[in-house]
Amino acid sequence: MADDEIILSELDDEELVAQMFDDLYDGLREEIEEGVRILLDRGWTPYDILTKALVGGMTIVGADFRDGILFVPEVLLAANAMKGGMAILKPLLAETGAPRVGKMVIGTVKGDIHDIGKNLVSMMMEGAGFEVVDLGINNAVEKYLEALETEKPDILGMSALLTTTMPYMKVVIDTLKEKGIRDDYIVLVGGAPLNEEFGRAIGADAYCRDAAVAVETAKSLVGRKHNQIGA
Ligand code: B12
Repeated sequence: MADDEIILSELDDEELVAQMFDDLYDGLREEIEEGVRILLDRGWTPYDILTKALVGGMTIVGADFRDGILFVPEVLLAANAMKGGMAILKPLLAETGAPRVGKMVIGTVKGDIHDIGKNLVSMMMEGAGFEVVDLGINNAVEKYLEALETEKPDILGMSALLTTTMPYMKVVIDTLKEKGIRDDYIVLVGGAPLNEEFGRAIGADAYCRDAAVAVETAKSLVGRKHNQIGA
């Protein structure tokens, strides 16, 4: 491959990030991992690497997938490369030493196997001091219920990336209502096709556009919940 001559460590920051966009696009996991390590050595924060280099690159992949330039196998390779980079950053984001502020159970809904966004939210929440129980992908309502009962979290988080799977979030929330336990949890929902209006319509406490908003919203709602209990 022609890229073989490129020595990542010799690029300046801007060139390196541009190269990482290309490498993510090409699904080159080892190169992405190397790029992440170089940026860390140069004093970049894990959060900046995540948002500027990795999510930035994935945005380009997303646009070309939408436009029919990239197909599922290529996107899977890009996702795999992204996960390689995220695995390096995960312990660093979790290492902030923040006191435990709450607990979250999170999972992608039934019929949906997209997990990059969910994983990012998990990582950022852990970094902000939340304990996170990740149920993975393709979760039926029973899986959520079981986890809520055993884990007793403050927050239930659901992710959906498909217009065909996002209505399932309402199935879960309606089931919680039927069982009379809806108000025991803060329900946060997210995923590219959702919006605030949808979040409100299905009865979630909040829709969060990205992982940073998820952390802020979670902190503020958990704080409010604890104050109510204390009052
Ligand atoms: C990567 C990808 C895949 C990968 C997934 C790999 C993986 N391990 O996740 C693969 C190749 C497997 C895939 C498969 C499919 N995909 Co796809 N995929 C994508 C792509 C390109 C990127 C998604 C992504 O990871 N984004 C990056 C992350 C960081 O962003 P995010 O997920 O939005 O998450 C952020 C926020 O939304 C929020 N958030 C997310 N979840 C949550 C949860 C909570 C609780 C909170 C608070 C916040 C939150 O915070 C996150 C971080 O900031 C999108 C394009 C796009 N623009 O979204 C299409 C896309 C979602 N896929 C699409 C489609 C159609 C499919 C397939 C049906 C294709 C097919 N024909 O087989 C299958 C479906 C498989 C299934 N049953 O789920 C469509 C959906 C269209 C629609 N309207 O429904 C999209 C939009 C592409 C397109 N425009 O056509 N896909």
